[in-house]
Amino acid sequence: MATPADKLWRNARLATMTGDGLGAIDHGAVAAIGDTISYVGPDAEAPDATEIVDCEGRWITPGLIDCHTHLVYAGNRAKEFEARLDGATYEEIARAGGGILSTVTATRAASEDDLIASALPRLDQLIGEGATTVEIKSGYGLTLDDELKMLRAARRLGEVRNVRVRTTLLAAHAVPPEYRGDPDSYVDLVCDTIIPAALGLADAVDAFCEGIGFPPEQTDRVLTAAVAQGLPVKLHAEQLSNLHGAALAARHGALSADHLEHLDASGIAAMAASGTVATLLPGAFYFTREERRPPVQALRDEGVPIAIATDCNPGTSPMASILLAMNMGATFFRLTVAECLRGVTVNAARALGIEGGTLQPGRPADLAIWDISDPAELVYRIAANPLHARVYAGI
Ligand code: DI6
Ligand code: FE
Repeated sequence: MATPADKLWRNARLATMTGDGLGAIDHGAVAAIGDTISYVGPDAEAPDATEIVDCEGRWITPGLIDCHTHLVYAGNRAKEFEARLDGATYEEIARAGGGILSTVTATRAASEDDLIASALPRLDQLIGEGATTVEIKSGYGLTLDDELKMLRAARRLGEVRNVRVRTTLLAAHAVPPEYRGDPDSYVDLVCDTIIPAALGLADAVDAFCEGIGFPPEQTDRVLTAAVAQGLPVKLHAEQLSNLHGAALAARHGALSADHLEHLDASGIAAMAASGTVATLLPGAFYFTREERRPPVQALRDEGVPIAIATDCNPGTSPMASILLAMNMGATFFRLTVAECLRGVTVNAARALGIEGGTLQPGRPADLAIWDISDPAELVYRIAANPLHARVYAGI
């Protein structure tokens, strides 16, 4: 007889996300002791528990993981959206001092409490769709104090809500106006001052390797400084052009390279060799009306794990729906249902370098319980939310 559990969810269908596909178990149960899963398997063999929840045949997946967001920021960019409807491009707006920099101005003016208050509705939307882990980047402060303020706000969001927050320092998101003539000096500040100061507040370091961001040489310096401080790295790469950022990230053993519409075969091979996850961001693809799709078939062929995330940000993906991100991943990128689900569970965990995203003993008891009769329903509907219940850390 198995060890008695604190809590048991029985009479369920499970998508364990173990193995290659969904790892489905038809008549299944999940038990937890404290905040950790203690049993996953047939209902008939489930352990006894202090509290038993009858799931009435509903599906249980791991709690969803949004592994790429810019959830913390002030203001919004609706006016810029309107200008884009009139024909302006994202890059033109950025080069004219709008875009990211307009959010930087608003974010610098906001207090840590303001940032938390404005991020909460977005976080609550993700939580309401079954997200139990959310990555949050800095990158709209671009000074030492403002980057740290953003990271502290992100960490505090994980205290005021029942959600695991992973923070990423994205100080190399844009060259701030005060360094416009001398971006190298800003990169010095990032490498020598901001990264060391963010130790203990940031779980990883990211950069925007792009014509309107940082060229490969400067990106390389940022990633080198992060790795030297013991921080894992990620990279915004190949979103608007191919600067071979994914291969650069892979050379630093990056957890993930993200966006990747312009990724080529050499970048894919480098990612496959380093085990770097390809995080696809269909919300940004949609909102910027990008025409080039990421090379999904080649990623599959080379065995590169694929994650999907919202990229929730005010400029290119004002979307806080992980379910919609999955639907877009399927419709725009032709990902399968299993790929979409793996993209927001097991592969998203890998993109963050954390254990989780599967239903397995020893893993966090983070669950999403759904009112669906088939997992395809999670991907198929547009702007619908079949979440029945969410379990975070066993509760
Ligand atoms: N890529 C993106 O899509 C976002 N940042 C990045 O590096 C856009 C951020 C913004 O426009 O505010
Ligand atoms: Fe992003």
